[in-house]
Amino acid sequence: MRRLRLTTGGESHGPGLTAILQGMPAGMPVDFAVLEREMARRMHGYGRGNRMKIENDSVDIRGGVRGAETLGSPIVLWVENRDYKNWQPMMDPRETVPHRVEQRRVHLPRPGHADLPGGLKYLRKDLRDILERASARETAARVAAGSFARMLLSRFGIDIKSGVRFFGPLGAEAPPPAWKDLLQVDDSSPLRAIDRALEPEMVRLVDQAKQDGETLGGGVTVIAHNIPPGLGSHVQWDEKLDGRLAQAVMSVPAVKAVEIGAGISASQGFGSAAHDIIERTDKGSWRRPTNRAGGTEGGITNGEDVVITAFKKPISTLRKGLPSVDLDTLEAQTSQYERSDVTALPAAGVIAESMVALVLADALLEKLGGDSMAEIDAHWESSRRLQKEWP
Ligand code: EPS
Repeated sequence: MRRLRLTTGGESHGPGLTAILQGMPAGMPVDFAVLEREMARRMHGYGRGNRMKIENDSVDIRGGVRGAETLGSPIVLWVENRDYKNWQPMMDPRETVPHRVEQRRVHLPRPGHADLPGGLKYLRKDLRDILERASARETAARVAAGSFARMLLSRFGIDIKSGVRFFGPLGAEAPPPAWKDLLQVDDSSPLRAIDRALEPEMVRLVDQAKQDGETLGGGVTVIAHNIPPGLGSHVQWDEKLDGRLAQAVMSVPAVKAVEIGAGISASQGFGSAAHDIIERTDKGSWRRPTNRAGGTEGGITNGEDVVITAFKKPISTLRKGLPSVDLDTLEAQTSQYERSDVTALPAAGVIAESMVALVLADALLEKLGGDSMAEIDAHWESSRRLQKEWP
């Protein structure tokens, strides 16, 4: 990111998670209800393991906010891991007796997880040292930070939603949804599916996978609505907004592919079926009857909704295990099971929304500049007026 900086820290079963978000302007009112709502949304979803019954992801604000307004200083957030008390002394930073620390040593790497490459990279012989940080628990810190980005965006009327486009094979041929489709998603439904008719079958598939010791992935689509034209840039590879969005969404755990708009189907047909024709309305604004480009052309927002789909592989922790090698004996052995989820796809949508919010807030701040909300508000007004007057 160019204007914002986000760093998170903390292990899955350590004392807790920290997020430090730097670069937010001063004077933004903080809506604590948004923060709480987003944290609760991330915990939800059919197919999750028991961890979410232990946690209550509330956020402590430890810096950057005073009197319910941002100060322009780093926003420091803390999410306690309630489960930490069950991981004593293994996760205690001050415990020095090796056999106490290694009581739950991991030595059978899971294919698809960070266990093996992380162990090789950091030369750790207890793979717990890797998986504790590779765990998707870290995303609680991202969602906490992302909710501040959402607050900034919502001041300018920008809203972000997501829904499960397909789950495993169910609905896999569904095209990218539009904003009106996401308005149908019921956040309290088991899978947060866009096609609600598929939901009962999805629930049955989770149950079946659970029984078989399996896991499942799928696709979630995030849409950002009411986006002003002109965010991002065509001039340099790392300024292109589509690339920035793709990186942010690809960083969500287990995401292996990202599609913007109808990028996949567009690549398989003729140009005349791939692009969105340009029209001018009677009221003097630009109109695109379709949105195959997913809201970006040349790495710049064109004013249409930003549509981005994350394709998430099945979680790599399978109860039935997969063929692997024991680090101690170097012999073939089944990978280790560690409590996990059958699927975390509904949560991945909320996490991807947070990543999209951070990238869009960053691009908005880049476009508008300023250290305070007063300056940003003024720049917003003049930028919108000049765009209306153009050409
Ligand atoms: C998660 C916490 C984790 C997992 C899940 C996401 O808790 P635990 O490891 O104690 O069960 O439930 O993480 C994974 C599935 C993964 O592969 O990392 C959370 O807070 O979202």
